[in-house]
This record gives sequence, C-alpha cells and structure tokens, in this order.
Amino acid sequence: MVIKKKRVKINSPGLTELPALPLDAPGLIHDYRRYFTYSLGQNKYCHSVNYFYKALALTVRDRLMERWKKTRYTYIESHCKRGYYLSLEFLMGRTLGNAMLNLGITDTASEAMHQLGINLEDLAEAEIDAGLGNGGLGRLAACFLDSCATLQLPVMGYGIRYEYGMFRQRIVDGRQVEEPDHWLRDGNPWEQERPEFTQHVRFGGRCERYKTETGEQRVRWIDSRDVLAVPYDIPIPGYRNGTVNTLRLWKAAATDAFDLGEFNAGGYAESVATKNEAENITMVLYPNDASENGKVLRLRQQYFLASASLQDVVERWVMVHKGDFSEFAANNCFQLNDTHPSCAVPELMRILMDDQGMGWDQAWGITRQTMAYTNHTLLPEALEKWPLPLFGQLLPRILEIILEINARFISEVSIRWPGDNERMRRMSIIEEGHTLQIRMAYLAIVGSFSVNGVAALHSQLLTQGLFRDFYELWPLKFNNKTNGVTPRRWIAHCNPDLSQLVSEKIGSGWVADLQQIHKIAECANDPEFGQRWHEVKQANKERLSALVLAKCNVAFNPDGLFDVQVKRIHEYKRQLLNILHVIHLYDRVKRGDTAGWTNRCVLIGGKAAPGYAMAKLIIKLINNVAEVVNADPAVGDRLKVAFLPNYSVTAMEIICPGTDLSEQLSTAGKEASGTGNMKFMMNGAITIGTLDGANIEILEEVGEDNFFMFGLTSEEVDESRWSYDPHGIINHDDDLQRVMNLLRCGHFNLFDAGLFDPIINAICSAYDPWMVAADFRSFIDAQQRVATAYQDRTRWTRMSIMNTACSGKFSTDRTISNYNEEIWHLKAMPVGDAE
Ligand code: 26Q
Repeated sequence: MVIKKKRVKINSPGLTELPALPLDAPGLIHDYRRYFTYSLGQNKYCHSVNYFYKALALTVRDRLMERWKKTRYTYIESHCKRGYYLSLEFLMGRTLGNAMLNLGITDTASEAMHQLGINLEDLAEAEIDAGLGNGGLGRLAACFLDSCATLQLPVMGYGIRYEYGMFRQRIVDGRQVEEPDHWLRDGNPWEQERPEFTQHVRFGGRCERYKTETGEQRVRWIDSRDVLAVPYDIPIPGYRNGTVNTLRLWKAAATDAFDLGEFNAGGYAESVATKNEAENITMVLYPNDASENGKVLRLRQQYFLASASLQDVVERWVMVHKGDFSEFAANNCFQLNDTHPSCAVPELMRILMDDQGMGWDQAWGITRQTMAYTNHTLLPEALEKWPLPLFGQLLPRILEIILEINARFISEVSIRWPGDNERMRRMSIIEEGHTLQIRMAYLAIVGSFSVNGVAALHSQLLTQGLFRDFYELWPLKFNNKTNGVTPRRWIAHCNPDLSQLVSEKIGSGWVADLQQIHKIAECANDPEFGQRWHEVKQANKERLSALVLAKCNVAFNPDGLFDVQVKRIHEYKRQLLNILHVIHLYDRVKRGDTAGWTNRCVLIGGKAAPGYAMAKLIIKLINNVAEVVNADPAVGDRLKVAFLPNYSVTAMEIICPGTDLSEQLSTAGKEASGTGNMKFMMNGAITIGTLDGANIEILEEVGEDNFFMFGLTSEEVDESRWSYDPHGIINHDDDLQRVMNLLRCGHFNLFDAGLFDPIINAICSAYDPWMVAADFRSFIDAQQRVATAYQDRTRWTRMSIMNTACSGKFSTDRTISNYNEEIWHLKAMPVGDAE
C-alpha cells in the first residue's frame, strides 16, 4: 500500500529568511542560557553534566542549521549531480568538538563557557560516541563525509540508525565481556527526525505477473510484510566553508496497517510481536568485521538500507523530473561501501521497472552507469555470500532480478569465451554446491561501472587474485583509491598543541590542504623546533599515561618509548607477534641481558568479534602477560604492558597524539589498507610495519630512514607458504625458542593449565595462514633498531617530524578528490557566506 503524502506550499520569506546567528562569545552565551533554562528546564541546582553539554550542543546546532538550509537551497536550485555514499556503518565518534572546529568557534566557545564558570572539555566529555561501526570501514565512511563537505561536494551519506552501536568492551579476569551500547539513552541533539520522507520497504510475499492497460508485461511484489523506514538526518559541516551536508540514517518502524490487520483478527500479542519484528531490523549493529554468514536479520538490514535510500533518491528525482529518467544516470552516483549495500543493484532495477515502468535494457543501462563498488578485503573467507533459498524467501522479487542479471551476464561471458564452462562456473553470481549461494561481490562488480580497492597493493592483488576473471573481462572498470583520514579530527581536533606549533611555523593552511604540512620538513633539523616538538609529544604522552592509569591501572612513565597497537583483534593483524616480542623483552630482562636498554610501555587495544574464540584468547594472553610482567619487581620501568579496554574513536583521539611507535604487523597481503597507520603517522609516530596495505605507501612517502620495515613481502608469503616449517624456525632461533618455552611451561597461564595451547599450536602449525613464526626474527631485529633509534632523541625527533611532514597524501581530501575526478564527476558547489 502506498500512502499519498499531502503537500502544502507556503511562500513566506518572513518565515524562512532569518538573520545570521552571531558566532561571538556574547551570542553563544545568550543562546546557551536560553537553552539551559527554557528548553532544558534547568536551574541553579542542576548537577548533571548532560544538561550543560546539551545546552551547548543545541547552541552549536543552531549555527549548523542555518548553513544546512543554505546548502540544501544551493543543491536543489542548481540541479547539480549528486553522490550518495551507501554504508551499513558510519563510525562518527563524538560530534560537538568537530562541529565547533569546523564552524571555527572552538576558542570562542571555550571563552564563553569560561565566562559562565564551565570547563568546555568537561562538557565535551559528556557526549557518548556514535559507535555505528566496527572499525576501519565505518570510520573511513565518517572521514569521507568530512572531506566531501570540506570540498563542498554534494554528497549525502545513507546508513542505519542502530539503536545499539558497537558493544562496549569490559575486561573481566583478563577476558573480554561485551555490554550493550545504548548510545541514544540520553537523547541525541545532533539528529533530526524527518517523518515526511518515510519509505516503505517490502519483505517476504511473492511476485505476480500482470499486463498494464497498454498491454505491457509487468511484475508486482505482493503479499509482502512492509516495514517503514523513517529517516533521521545528521548535519555534516565542512571546514569553515558554509557547507553542511547530510547523513541520513534510517530507523525501522512497523506500519499501522499491518498492526491493525493482526489486531482485528484478535491477535493482540501477535500484532505486538510483528511490530517488534519490524523494529528489530535497526536494533543492533553486527559486531563482526568479517562477514557473518547466513544471518537473516543482517540481510534484512542490508536490503532495508538499500531500498529505503534508493526509493528516497528516486522520489526526489520524480518530484522534479516526473517520469523522465533520461538524465538520471548523468546526475546520480552511488558508492557502495563494500558489498554490504549491494542489494542496491537489483533494487534500483526493481524500482525502475516495477515502480517506474521502465524496460529491462533501459533500467540496466541506468543501474550500470550509477553504481560504483569499493572492496575492503582480500580474505576470501570474508567475501559475502547468501544462501539462495533464504534470499528468495525474504526478497523474492530481488532474487528474480538477480537471476536475470546473472543469466544475461553468463551469456556475455559465453560470447567472450565460447565453450569455457569452467570460467562460466567460476564467474557466475550463483555459486553451485550443496546449497546455491549468491556471491554479493560478483553482483556488485557486474552491476557497477567502477570497482576499486583501498590501497595500491590491495587493488593490484584484487586484479591478480580474487577478481582476476572480471579484470580480464573489464580491465577498465578496476581502479585504486588509497584510503585516507581527515586531518580535521585526526590532527587539528585531537592534537591542539601540535597544531598550534605547526601553524606558528607554516600558517594554518594545512588543515584544509594537508600537502602544505610538508613545509615543516625544513625545520626537521632545527634544534629549537625539535625541542618544542619533543615537548608537545611529552605532554601528549602524559595525557595518554593518565588514560592508561585510569582504565588499566598501569603506570606508564612518559620517559619510555610508547609502543602502541590498537585495532580490531584478528589473527591476520598479528597482535600475537607483538606479544611474542614483549615476552622476548621480558625474557631478556630476566636473563640480565639489559645493556643499553630502552624503557618501553606497550599498549594494546581492540575488540574481538564476540564469536571469534581465538581472538578472545589472544586478549586473555595479552592480559596475562601484562599481569606477570607488570608485577615483576625485576622488570620495573624497563617494560610495562597494558591492554586498554573498549578501544573507540574517542580513545584514539588521546592515543595517537601520545604514541611514539605505531605497530602495523599484518601478514603481507592481508590488510587491505589500514587507516590507523595514517592517524599515527600524522601525529608524529614512527611505524614499525610489514610491506602491506597502505604501509607501503607510507614508507614511499617518508623514506626508509623514517620507517622500521620488517617481514616477508606478499609475494614471499605466497611462495614460502608451501615449505613453511615453524618447528625448524623455532629450533634455529634461540630467542624464539625461549619465548615458546615460556609459553609452553605455563609461565603466563596463571594456574590455568593448557589455557594457551590453541595459540601455541597455531604458531607451530605448518598451516598457520598468518605465518607468525616466519616474521619473528625480522620483527625482533627491527624492534632492536627502534630501541637504538629512540636513545638518540635528536634523531628520533627528526624522524617524528618527517612522518608528520610527509603525511599529506593520507588526507581523505586527497582520497575524495580522486574518487570525484575518476568516478563521481561532481562539481564543487560553494554555498556562499564562506567564513
Ligand atoms: C558483513 C556481513 C555480515 C556481518 C558483518 C559484515 C562485515 C562488517 C564489517 C564485514 C566487514 C566489515 C568491516 C571491514 C573493514 O573494516 N575492513 C577494513 O576497511 C578499512 C577501510 O578500507 C581498511 O583500511 C582495512 O584494511 C580493512 O580491514
């Protein structure tokens, strides 16, 4: 059932044209007091920091609102081409600090709050992270939105408004315990509900063929259970440029119609239950950063996002252009963040054919010219597949369309390679086997005009490995877009002291044009600049120490080397290699091998997918090693180890400025890009890393003198896998042997015999996919070079400056410019009133 929405039109400039709000302290104070007293109903007895935070959030939000409106006018009135970033995850973190930074009012707001006797930082601390993502892919989406707005590109984000974001991690007895993240509990001042743009999304039911009055064959999807998609809009401000773009997040709600039907049939409880079933769709973010196969609720989420977003875009198109779709492809582009929203391909086909009455060829032409797909993984086991029977039950019409896309595609393949049945089987969107499976990556490739990887090596490996057949068929479709991170959040906001120092030297142009930061390379040998650089780093290390003390109860002495690895816990990321090095250092101390020692504080943090037993065991090992090492008086300040619970965007804002050494240890060829590596680099940490993902490009930018490289290359990994003999490696390496002996004898088991056997067995297995033992020696040697380098403060500081200086490439402004120039082709749309 389609509900006709009643529209009214009021032309009243007196209503909609308002004078600009003041950005000075008196203006902020005026509004703050009004919100605090009248909107929030607070008074002198208020003691909840949440109200103090909210009054400021509302004050800042008003300043965003007026720019948001102007941006909308600009886009609507220019009829410009639009881009849409479709993603199941947007890991936004906190909003207040970023909004003030981009509006250019941080210092004024701080002063205004000071005049009211309030500390701005205390308020900012009250905001709960919007943790609507697992890790890299979700945070990338958030950084992209910041850069699109800063470059004034008309791009909208589409995602899901999960009621529960990424779980909160607690460590109990050294083990991960998950807790629900009810982040909306205190309300969310940054979102605006837009019920007038609600969409209907169908599930279940069946397809029916019919003829129109003019005799055309059509299909309709009937007897479905519809779910409402209600949009919530979040403002995305550009950096001091008057642009405010939109992130639209969908919440699922039950339709009234469907409630009433059940209710009248006498099933009150059933009706409430079906309502719940609808609303469950957007209840929780799946906490896996590799696909969890076969969960029907996840598929519901994916289709829900794709369908609501595409209907929204098409509805806006039809409002202006009626049934004329001739310019649709020239004016719209959808970027798919991995395969998660890849139902968008068949869903656009459905909308164009079933709702708009278009024929297959025209609809396919449009779909194929508007979709672009980004791949984020090389692990074959992480490629998304859905069992065909399950898919057909939930989305019968979408399955029909996929099968038709596949039939036509396979015939294309058979024309290009006649009789090559093996190739057709390999390339089919439908995988054969006990149960047929839909290969979502293949669907995305076939339905898109662009397929990209996220770092040079990753893109190259895609065309040689996973997607080789498709590359042979369509070489021009494949391209690379090396990831980045936004320098607004990841330098200007999180490292104000460093920002100040850099801006004093070279001006503040680097914030919106990070290539400019290379100018500080000229000061890399200036002793006075070096001294100040060192002081900033030490102050940031103090801040990080305080966090570690508060959260881990471990005392990090800021004179030591701060050695940090924070990211999801995964075997391929090799936190194990890190902990083997820690055990090796501990063993050296115990043997008295401490001549020329460099004190180290090792920090490890990250979440494990709740069902990933090995990752959880690795967390337990890290915590046990920390307990043994930290309690040993013979070790003292020489070595401290801590596992930071609940790693998050906000934690990273404290961590990366206070880090000396960034650990990027993935088995070469496995990490698509990495983005934490870039945040550390920007903040003057030096990388110890394998030749993997974007590490390679970091090394290229900064040079071998300013990077600690180790380990097998991805080619060497592939070649040596067949003759891999970890026992032989262990037997020929005294250090590794001693480390393995400590593990085997239960030194870190804390009386739980056999606890770490699965880890010991994995390291010793000739089939260890991650080849931990293979890189041990090279890693230990590289760590020794690190320790030596750190003793020469002048040298280390120079390396640190050079890392920041050479980080220009890793701004998402560069990444987004590449997407725009090579894929989207959008025109920048200045909004006017640029500040
Ligand atoms: C899929 C289906 C069902 C349930 C969960 C998922 C799922 C969810 C999240 C699969 C994968 C992810 C996340 C992947 C991810 O974060 N990949 C990382 O993307 C970064 C940005 O491109 C890269 O820098 C990292 O190298 C890559 O690991």
